[in-house]
Amino acid sequence: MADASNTGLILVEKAGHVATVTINRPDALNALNGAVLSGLELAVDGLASDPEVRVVILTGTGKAFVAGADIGQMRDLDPNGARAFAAMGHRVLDKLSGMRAIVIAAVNGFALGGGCELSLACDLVYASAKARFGQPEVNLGLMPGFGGTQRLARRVGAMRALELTTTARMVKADEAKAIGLCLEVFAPEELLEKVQGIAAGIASKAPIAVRACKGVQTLGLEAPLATGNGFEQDAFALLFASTDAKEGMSAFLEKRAAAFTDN
Ligand code: CO8
Repeated sequence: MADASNTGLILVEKAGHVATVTINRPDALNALNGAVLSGLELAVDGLASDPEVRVVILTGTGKAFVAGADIGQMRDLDPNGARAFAAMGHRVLDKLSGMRAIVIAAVNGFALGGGCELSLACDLVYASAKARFGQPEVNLGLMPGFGGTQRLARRVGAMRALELTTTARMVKADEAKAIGLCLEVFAPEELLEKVQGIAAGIASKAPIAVRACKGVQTLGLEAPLATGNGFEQDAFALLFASTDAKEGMSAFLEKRAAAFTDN
């Protein structure tokens, strides 16, 4: 397992086309301070430039995924410092969500404040039965600062998002699934294995087709429907220039497993 930042705070492990990034600051429930965010950014930059990586799993050590931004580090910030910290958080989360790989959060425990926002920057979210989600910033006299007012509303709808940010209540795993904060809930001891299986499945599909699904959906959601549908038609057409599209369709017709070779 590689140490992305020489601090031991972010661990990266690669197996085939799947990389696992583990936030490793269990004594502070993996709270995001500057060093953790820097390490995460380094890890994301490294994986984003590795063409072999098709899926990234993000998880935490111990009983938390991430219990938020580091409150001790934030307390003494002035508005300029807070803006810089928020900008750094946004930059790292934008890089994560903008990866060409599919990014999966394996939420093993508390995902609060910046931790919930981190999960919102991931493409797919799976949770342990012990996971707890929430945006408790108003308890601290704060508000979400790493995208929680924006990505949360887009994921669970505006009314539910505002309810969560203004009540600060903690959401248990089953409710998180019911409201769309995660896709499935697994027994804690099974979470990583299940997510690794899902990741391996995605990594086995035609990589450029998988990337096209993510890329076109992401672009289209920011655009009017007709524009998004235009993106889709262009990307769909372009796939017919790939070896993998010919291979995938031929394999189906010849009743054999496809052997994808594009990357
Ligand atoms: N920051 C710093 N330290 C933390 C944090 C945190 N967010 N969360 C937990 N810790 C530390 C505790 O202080 C404690 O340290 P110590 O052992 O030295 O006392 C250790 O982790 C273990 O925590 P607890 O003893 O509290 O563990 P419990 O199991 O009793 O409770 C909870 C777990 C419920 C998760 C509890 O720790 C808690 O409520 N944590 C804070 C959750 C929170 O409020 N998160 C939101 C933070 S604000 C935020 O994320 C804003 C993001 C945008 C920032 C924008 C930049 C300007």
